[in-house]
Amino acid sequence: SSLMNRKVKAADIHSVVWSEVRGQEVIDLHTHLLPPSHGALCLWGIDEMLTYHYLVSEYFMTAPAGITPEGFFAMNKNHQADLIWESLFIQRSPISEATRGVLTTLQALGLQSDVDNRDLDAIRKFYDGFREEGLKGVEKFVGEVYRIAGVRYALMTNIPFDSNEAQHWRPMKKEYPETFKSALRVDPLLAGDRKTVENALRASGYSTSLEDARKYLRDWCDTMKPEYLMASTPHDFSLPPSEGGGTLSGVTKKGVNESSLQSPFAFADLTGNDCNDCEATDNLPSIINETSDFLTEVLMPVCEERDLPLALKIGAHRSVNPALLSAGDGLVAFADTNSLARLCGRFPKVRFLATFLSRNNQQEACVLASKFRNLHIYGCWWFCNNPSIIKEITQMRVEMLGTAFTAQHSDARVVDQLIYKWSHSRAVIAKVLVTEYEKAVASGWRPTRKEIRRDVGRLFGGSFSEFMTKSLRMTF
Ligand code: FIX
Ligand code: ZN
Repeated sequence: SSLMNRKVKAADIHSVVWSEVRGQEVIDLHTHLLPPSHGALCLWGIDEMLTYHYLVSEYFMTAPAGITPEGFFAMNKNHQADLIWESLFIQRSPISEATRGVLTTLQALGLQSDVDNRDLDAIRKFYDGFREEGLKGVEKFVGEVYRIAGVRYALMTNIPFDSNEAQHWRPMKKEYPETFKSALRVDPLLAGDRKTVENALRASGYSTSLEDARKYLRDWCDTMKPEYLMASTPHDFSLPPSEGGGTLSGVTKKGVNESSLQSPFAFADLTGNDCNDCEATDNLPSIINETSDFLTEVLMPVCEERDLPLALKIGAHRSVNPALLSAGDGLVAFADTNSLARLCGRFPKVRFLATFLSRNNQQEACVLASKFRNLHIYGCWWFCNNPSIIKEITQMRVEMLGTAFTAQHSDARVVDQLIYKWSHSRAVIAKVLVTEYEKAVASGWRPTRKEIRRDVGRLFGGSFSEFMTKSLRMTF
């Protein structure tokens, strides 16, 4: 420990930072992974990796005209994977980020010689070894991947509106290990998707009132015990300024007014109703209609009541090319950051985690994080999850926020992807940190190894944990 407390020599900054970043276990705060106990919903293996939607969209750029998306998706996984391997790994070199990710993963799993031989069948055999052992084999594989990737635990995306998923929670909750934590996904509520909400309520025996919508959400919180609620907002998501102004400070002042101390629902007065109306709606169950505002009337009350953060992913345009299914999602929408500012201001006791899809929103996101203590910025999402952009975003975040943010999340859909997503990100983040510490050293600050370890820990999950345990309910 005396070594830990010794100042790191300028010449050693590089090696110390790299070794700390490599050795740091991470919290992966958003993935689409589900545990082995969820059976077929737990995706792993080479065919799943090759048919990742990032690779499907890359494949279709150059696919033969005769292969239509409909035809492609009608094929079995194995066949789809063959086509993608042939096209993106044999006919051209795998130098895009998503294809290189497969290489990094296979190399770390010890399959370098199969890759050298371009031998997909041999790679498949390696995976069959685990598959033959059934659930135990999958668990063993998942454990191995977590160890290689250096992941302490990963947050899942758990969608109660999806009956395929819901069956793993009710009537009997499946057991899953500590390495998976749940996150309750509520997109239909943010999108104002009345039909989906009403169908979900009816299917589970609730009435279609707002009170029952809140109850539905509370009951799922009880079942899933989520770390946070989450949604990816519609591309045109906006929270209009509240009545009587709309300047940010106006909203903030309203948000922290005294009435919001008294009842978890007291901010209903910010929706434009006056308080007499609020009391009336408390007594009569209000039936969901076109003007129902699920965000302020369902989601925010439950987040506040349960002291659960809301994680947002902002700026994705869905179904840009619907035929490609999820590979057709994701035109990058330049988002209105004012809406996030209003949310943070209007609901000061709710904590928000946010990440933006557009590179053009990243600077504003940093500014907002430094204005609202109930906002935490995390990760480089999807089209920003490329080394060149991670570098620029991370450097800007360090310059503007120090270590009060979370550098990355994997968004992995296939267990194996944890390996490359984290190894690629670690390399970029280490490079950025070396530069930033060298600048501090040049200005006369000599960090100890212990201090560097602490900082790295914050960027890879520590800041998130601090944010998650910081309740704001009592501070206003
Ligand atoms: O909304 C999300 O959670 C996105 O991450 C996904 O919808 C997207 O398909 C994805 O996997 C991006 O990495
Ligand atoms: Zn995601």
